[in-house]
Amino acid sequence: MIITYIGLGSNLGDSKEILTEAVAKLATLGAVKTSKLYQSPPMGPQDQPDYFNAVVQLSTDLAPLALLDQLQRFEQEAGRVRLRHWGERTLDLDLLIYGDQHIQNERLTVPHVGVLEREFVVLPLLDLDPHLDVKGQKLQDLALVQQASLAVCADADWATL
Ligand code: ROI
Repeated sequence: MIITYIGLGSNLGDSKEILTEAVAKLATLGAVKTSKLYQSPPMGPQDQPDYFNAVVQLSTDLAPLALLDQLQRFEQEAGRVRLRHWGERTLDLDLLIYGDQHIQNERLTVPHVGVLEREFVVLPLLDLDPHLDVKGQKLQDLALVQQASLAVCADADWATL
């Protein structure tokens, strides 16, 4: 069993509903734990709605590319729309961390580039594991943790309907 972390984001449609549905689908792949639910200002073009973001810890037996296939299937099933580069989207599911593996191929970079840079990824990861270490860096020591501008919009039980 591998402990993986999946980033969830949405800023089109009924985002909270879409993310709740996504957590239910992730739960078909293994045991899940959810972070708090956050609202965050867009990274990228500013003339788009705020995002809802969360991270799910998923314990699974799926190999990395098999897991990626499932994530992409769930995105499609959510009616994923992506209007422009770095623009608004219905559902984004990013494979952030896969055990302690480093993976680099044409489909996948793990750990995900955003893991040490994006507050809407780092804060929810810390909800799930306050001691998490990525590429030799303790997440809780990152400067962005002190300066974060995220709003918590629901506790960790938000996805249980
Ligand atoms: N910005 C925020 N706040 N949250 C996201 O999930 C998100 N996802 C993206 C881009 C367009 C980079 N901006 C984002 O893919």
